[in-house]
Amino acid sequence: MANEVCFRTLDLPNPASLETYRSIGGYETLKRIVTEKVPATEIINQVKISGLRGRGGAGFPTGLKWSFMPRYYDGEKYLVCNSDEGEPGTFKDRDIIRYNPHQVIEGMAIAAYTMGVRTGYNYIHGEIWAEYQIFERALEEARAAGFLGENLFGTNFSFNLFAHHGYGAYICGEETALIESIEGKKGQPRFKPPFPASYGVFGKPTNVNNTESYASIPYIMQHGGQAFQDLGVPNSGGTKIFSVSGHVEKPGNFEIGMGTPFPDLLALAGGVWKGRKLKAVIPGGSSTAVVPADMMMQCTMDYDSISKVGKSSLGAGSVIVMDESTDMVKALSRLSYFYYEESCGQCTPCREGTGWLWRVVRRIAEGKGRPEDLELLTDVSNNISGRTICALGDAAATPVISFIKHFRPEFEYYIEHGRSMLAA
Ligand code: L3W
Ligand code: SF4
Repeated sequence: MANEVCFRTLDLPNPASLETYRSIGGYETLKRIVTEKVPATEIINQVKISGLRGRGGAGFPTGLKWSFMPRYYDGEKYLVCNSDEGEPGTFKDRDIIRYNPHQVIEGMAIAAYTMGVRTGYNYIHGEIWAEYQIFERALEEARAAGFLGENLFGTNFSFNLFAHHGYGAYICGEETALIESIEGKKGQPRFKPPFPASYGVFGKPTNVNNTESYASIPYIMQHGGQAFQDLGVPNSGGTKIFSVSGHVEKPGNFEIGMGTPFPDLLALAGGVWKGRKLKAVIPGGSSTAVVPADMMMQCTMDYDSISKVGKSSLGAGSVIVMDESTDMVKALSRLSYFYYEESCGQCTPCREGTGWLWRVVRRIAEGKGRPEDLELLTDVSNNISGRTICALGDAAATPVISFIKHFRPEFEYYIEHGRSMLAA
């Protein structure tokens, strides 16, 4: 079941073209839905049956989210695709856009029809130019072919979709910061609630989903929600693209059924490189807790197993593999710098706390750690978690807490001896 949904065009010639997408039945589902006037409730029901959960990291049920959009409100509403992929370990959405942009467009058009929306934006991360240009080209093709624009297929359904190139700030991937950025403001998160479904772009009801979520919709509506659910396991329907990076022989994106055992995914990525032993894995992007090798080898790649067996989260499916030679103190120091650098500075626990975390982990890694540092890191982390406007605060604290929890002796050795135990 590899490449069954979002990567359907991957092995075809000229995969990003409209011609290729139409050769596999692309846009036929949209046409059927619009011309046959399939009721919105029926579409939302299929999306619920599919078990599709938000692919950007939080895993919120997509059908439920769509049902939050006010149906009988006749003012302006917006649809937003979050392609602002910027977390360490994430690199799937750019490949969906690179190889199958029309499936994102068709998914968004079906979503727009369902929620009664006329205008949409795809917010594409500022550091990926080639994919932004591919998406712009795909939009032009879709407009010229009559799949976007006014009165589609001769009906009264109109949908105009625009690409919005971001500026490279990680925080703009947080949905409310992204909305602020679309409005032309500095990308800083808003308090939630109100959620975007009631107060989004320009203060209007807005639905925000991840690129992979929208790209899954044409499959769901073509084959039915149950067919998508059956590609995965209960509570984690469908396929998922896992971005495997780090110490493997063949890093890359792998679209496989949810519930695939982790050792099988590792094998697809060629196994741990240089014949070394696995030490640990970050399963869902750098904001998810690190999992030691023995726990990870018992996990299957789905929401329940990663949280229950791995005590972590599936996140965006960004699997960072670390071999036995990894210096966990240095690895954490690098991650902590990322969150310090990307904090938007709006709330004190995050603005000040991320700086504290990075400076204390860095001094341990430089051999200047103090005996009280591990308690200090735990204390600062606990004072960030749950006390900030957005999830970046928790995201900065999670690696610190989990690295110390699972690899405490490495940190203690550094503090006591001023160097890594791996070099001993
Ligand atoms: C209406 C309610 N809507 C929730 C909506 C909400 C959002 C979605 C999930 O963070 C995580 C973050 C990263 N009425 C609602 C409601 N919603 N309750 O549901 O909301 P939430 O707040 O749980 O999550 P979030 O703010 O979307 C996303 C983690 O993902 N992550 C990050 C990955 C980074 C990338 C990247 O760079 N591309 O994917 C990885 O794990 O830490 O916790 O739409 O509006 N009552
Ligand atoms: Fe900004 Fe950090 Fe507060 Fe999020 S938690 S709003 S990134 S300061």
